[in-house]
Amino acid sequence: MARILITSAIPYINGIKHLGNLIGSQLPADLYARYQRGRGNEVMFLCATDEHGTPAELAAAKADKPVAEYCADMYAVQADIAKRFGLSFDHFGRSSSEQNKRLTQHFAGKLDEAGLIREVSEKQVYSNADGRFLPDRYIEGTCPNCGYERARGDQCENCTKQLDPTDLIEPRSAISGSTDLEVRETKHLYLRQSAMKDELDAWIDSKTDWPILTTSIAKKWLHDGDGLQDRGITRDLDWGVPVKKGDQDWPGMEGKVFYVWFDAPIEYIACAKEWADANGKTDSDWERWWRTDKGADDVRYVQFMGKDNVPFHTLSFPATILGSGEPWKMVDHLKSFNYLNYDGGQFSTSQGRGVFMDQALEILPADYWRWWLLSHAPESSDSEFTWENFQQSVNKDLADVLGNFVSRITKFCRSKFGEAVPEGGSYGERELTLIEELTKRVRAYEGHMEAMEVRKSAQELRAIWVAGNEYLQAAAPWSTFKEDPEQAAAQVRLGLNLIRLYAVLSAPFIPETSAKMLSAMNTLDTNWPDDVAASLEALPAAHEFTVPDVLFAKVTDEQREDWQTRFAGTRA
Ligand code: B3M
Ligand code: ZN
Repeated sequence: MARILITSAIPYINGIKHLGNLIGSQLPADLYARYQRGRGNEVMFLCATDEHGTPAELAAAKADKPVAEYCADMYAVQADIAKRFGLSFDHFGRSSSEQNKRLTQHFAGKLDEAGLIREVSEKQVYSNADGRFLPDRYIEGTCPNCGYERARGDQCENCTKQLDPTDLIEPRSAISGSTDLEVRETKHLYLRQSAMKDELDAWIDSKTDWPILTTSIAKKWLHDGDGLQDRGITRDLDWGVPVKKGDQDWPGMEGKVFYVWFDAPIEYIACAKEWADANGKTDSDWERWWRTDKGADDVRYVQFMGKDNVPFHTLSFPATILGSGEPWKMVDHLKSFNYLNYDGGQFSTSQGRGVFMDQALEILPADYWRWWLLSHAPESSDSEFTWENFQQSVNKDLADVLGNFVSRITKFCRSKFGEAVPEGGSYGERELTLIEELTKRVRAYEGHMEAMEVRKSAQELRAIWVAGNEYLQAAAPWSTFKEDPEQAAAQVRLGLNLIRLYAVLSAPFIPETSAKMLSAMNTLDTNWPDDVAASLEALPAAHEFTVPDVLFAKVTDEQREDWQTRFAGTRA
């Protein structure tokens, strides 16, 4: 039994995620976790909310709540939606946890001991009215280039010119609107990534099986221009992990917190401790996943994320771990995704454009979305959600192919043989040919799933469903029955066993439907079909079953048009 550690990029706390976010990390990670569990491997699948940083503070201010309360509320909302989407995390943690606070401070202390931290004095804009330093993008003013009045301190949205806050004419705080701003000197900690360049380079070179998309991004940051830059890892904010070295104060760093991208990946590790603490486990129970000196050397660690997160996972986080000099488990494989677009434009959280996870579940059950998103995952390039395509996929793949197969065979059996697997007859040439085809296809499906080729896996699974349908069409037990009821019995027996087989194979994609199929087949046998022929005998003659309700309803044209209009604008 292999041991597989899986993490999904941890979603920001500041709002409900859209379907583009979902397919960019959490959903494919869940597919992989469910598949590996299905194969009998030991899996630890971790995710959490990313709760620090200015966006969290501002979202809380907008919701008129203290930030800790806002995060607690939004965590509950996100956890509930994740559950309803069938995301099977072993633990869904919070980057604001006590465990993460301690571990983040621990890493900072180790990095400092290793001489990998330096202090830097910087000039930054301070807002007297807000009583805080303002990050560049929270300073607004008139663009010196085009005169646009709402240019941000980092860039003018209108003419795209890159700006410094001091370039702005009549600068003001984007939070309060106050113009009472001044430039103050402030001290920050920098992680000396440049000193670790060679070590990181060698580590990336050792990852010969990583996709080019991933290594090329990392190599670019390592070698372009002046090479890997040191990174500020502290901020002048109230909300975040207080800057400390282990449990010691850090002189000169009072009132400052770590940068959100410093503590967020550390939460991958802290989350395992949260899992242990929440479930009455010991430290060695989580350390065997994360410490190579405590059993994690035989763990395979896979990360899932959108492409924009790759530099943080190939450079910054590895720099933190390697720099600590401690034996933490490093990532073995990193699966990254392009973007999913929405109906001719982009999904956008800030503009409320597209379909959000809660809205999706209001109109259809999770499996419809899971199937469409996974079978259209933006792997080799960006992909696009359109309502026409969604309707077509659901109706063809789920309703016509899978749903129809299950319904036809169970109903036919009930009408001619009753609600039990019929006995008599034996498998002939047609059946053996099908078993041969299925065996090939199941092995191919395993290969794609193992390689995290999400679209190819979906295509293969669909082909497996189609093979059953075509068999049924050709065997036509409803005709056979008239001349040779024994042979029809064997055909139906095979068909019913196929339902169980499909439930097992399809569970990673459509877990709720898979459970319904197994329950209709009245079986708890979810054994993986290592031997396809044997797996098609799992339900013996006389085994009772029930005819399930319709598994997938078709999306009608009226529904499609209705949803198209409803989700055309922006979310209130
Ligand atoms: N929260 C960005 C995102 O959700 C960020 C990921 C952190 S992973 C450690 O895309
Ligand atoms: Zn401008």
